Amino acid sequence: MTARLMVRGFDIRKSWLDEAAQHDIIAALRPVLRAAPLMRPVTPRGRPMSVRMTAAGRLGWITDASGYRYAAQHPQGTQWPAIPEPVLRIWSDLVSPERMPDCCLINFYGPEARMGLHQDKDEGDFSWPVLSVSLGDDGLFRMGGPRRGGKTESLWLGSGDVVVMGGEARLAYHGIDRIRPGSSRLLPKGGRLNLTLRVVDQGAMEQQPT
Ligand code: MD3
Ligand code: FE
Repeated sequence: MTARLMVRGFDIRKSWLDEAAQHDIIAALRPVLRAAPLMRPVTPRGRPMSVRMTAAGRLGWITDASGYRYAAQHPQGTQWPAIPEPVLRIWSDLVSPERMPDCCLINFYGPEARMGLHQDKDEGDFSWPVLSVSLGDDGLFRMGGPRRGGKTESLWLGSGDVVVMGGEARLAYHGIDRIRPGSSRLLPKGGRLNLTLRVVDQGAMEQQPT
């Protein structure tokens, strides 16, 4: 069964995906990760991030010396693979079947990885929520408000949990303080995968199917 929690506009669905659905998604991600290998992004200030990333969909989020941006190609020069069907289904069920996301950002956390508090504001359209899917090891998710330095609340996200960030939460500060290595057996080599589905471009009429 799945429990629903609302924290500061973060709509949290504990265990939205059962084990079979999680395995389905992992299987569907295997060819995606083969076509678009995980990379370690380097921030514009030259610091390598501890999280490894890649993407699926029309656009992927990349970062390098010239800054953060959405791009139509993996830095290796290839188109991003399509967003797997079982991942899109979560979006249609929880957000809308009318507009599909442009980007599925794929974050991989090894035992030491973390993601500092930040806002997601490189998208051209904040009217759509961002949807996050957690797979593998537990991650300690920190949720704040629209200003840096405001109060935060933390919550462990487990494998199969889905979070929808819309409305007031869309521009909230958030991050992952740490993972709990070895807490899940979903990924044979351990670690945590997080998928975030995002609408990047404004204007629903000009969208290509992904
Ligand atoms: C709140 N990822 O990729 S997912 C990110 O678990 C990111 O990998 C974290 O923050 C992770 O940008 C947290 C939850 C999340 C994702 C996007 C958001 C929360 C968000 C966008 C707006 C507000
Ligand atoms: Fe984020």
